[in-house]
Amino acid sequence: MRDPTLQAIAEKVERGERLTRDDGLTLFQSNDLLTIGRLGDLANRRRNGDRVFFAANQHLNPTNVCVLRNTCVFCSFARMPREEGAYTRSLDEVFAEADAARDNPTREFHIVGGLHPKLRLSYYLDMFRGLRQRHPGVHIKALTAVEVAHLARIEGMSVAEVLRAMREAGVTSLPGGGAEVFSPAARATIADKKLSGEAWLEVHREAHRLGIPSNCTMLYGHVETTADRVDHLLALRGLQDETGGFLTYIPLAYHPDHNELGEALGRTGTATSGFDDLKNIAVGRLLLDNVPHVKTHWPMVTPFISQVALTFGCDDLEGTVVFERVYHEAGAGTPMWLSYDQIVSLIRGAGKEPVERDSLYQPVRTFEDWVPGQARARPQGPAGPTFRLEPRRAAAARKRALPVLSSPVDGAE
Ligand code: V47
Repeated sequence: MRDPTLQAIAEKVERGERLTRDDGLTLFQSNDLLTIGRLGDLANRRRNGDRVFFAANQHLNPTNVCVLRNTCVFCSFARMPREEGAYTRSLDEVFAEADAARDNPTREFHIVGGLHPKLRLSYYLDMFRGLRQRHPGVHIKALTAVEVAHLARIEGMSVAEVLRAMREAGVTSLPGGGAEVFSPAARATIADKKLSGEAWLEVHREAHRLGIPSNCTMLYGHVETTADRVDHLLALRGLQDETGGFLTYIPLAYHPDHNELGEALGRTGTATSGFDDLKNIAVGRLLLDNVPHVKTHWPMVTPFISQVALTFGCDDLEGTVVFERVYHEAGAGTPMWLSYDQIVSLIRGAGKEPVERDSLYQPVRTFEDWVPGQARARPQGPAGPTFRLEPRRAAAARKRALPVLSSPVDGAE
């Protein structure tokens, strides 16, 4: 151990004791990344052993029109209704995009978008029902707490009523977006008019009360302080103590391109560092001792950092994705998607045991019999996404696409 201030924390982690706010501050302030990573790994292994979960998923973003376009200054995805690049998909267009799931081993639709001023709850409910009908085996993880609260407001309904309607239409869980960082000061700078931290927590509390599990996130690497990070994680831990409804925690790395905040901070082209990405994974794992899983989001931090994160406290890896818009609009230089085979290779390459899961973390498949280059979720299905990108996007995606990640076990099997 290089940093002696971590000694007492290491002893607590070894004894399985809960860490305090001061411990969280010490961890974030320390540069002894290997010790922090080792402790994160210990906490993760205790819960999850060598298993690493992933879902064969597909992201769908029905609209980028958002009433918060001018106030969420960190976001590059949102547009005003008449702004260039604004889009709102018809239900048929959403269903056509989702049809990629027919040829792919998809088990989860991940659906998030903007706060459209006119799209009603019925549009989303019809979408969920239609997806359910067309793809009965695919779970629907849909709408951030911010979108749920927005729909409740424009419909004059309670949050519970909206959530109940979503559940009846087929939603199985909520994604963790929209939390950003709860600190009122940081929020006033980056997301002034967005749902407050308390209100975000209240939507998740309500979802958990109704039996809808959810994910939680923290957006880091912008104007937040170390104390903001720790207080955010402790607020998530507090709600989890109460409800037990969070499935996974995902730290989200701020991307500064094509947004006002990146310009103002002079950060264009400079995303978070790999050092901070790994530290956020490990400290998240250590402070959130009651959340079962920690997910690394490879579209944001690169598949390479995500692979290393698997030994810094992560037991969950973002899935196949198919088409990612939110971070690629903000300058993410990662591929748009990874094939099923690449995901399995990446996990195996870290010496871990891949487990394909559904949205609720029920294991679907393990890979003892896996042969590199021949992973198939369904024996008859082709590997890799077949969804056709627009030609310009397709060229950009091809340029970015990584070669299949090599694994130390390649060739040995
Ligand atoms: O809330 C927006 C983030 C979130 C930027 O639950 C940005 O499995 C970085 O909900 N740089 C939406 N981040 C995405 C979301 C999500 C993502 C991954 C996994 C899960 C899950 C949910 O995207 C927003 C915001 O925090 N975001 N703009 C940006 N420039």
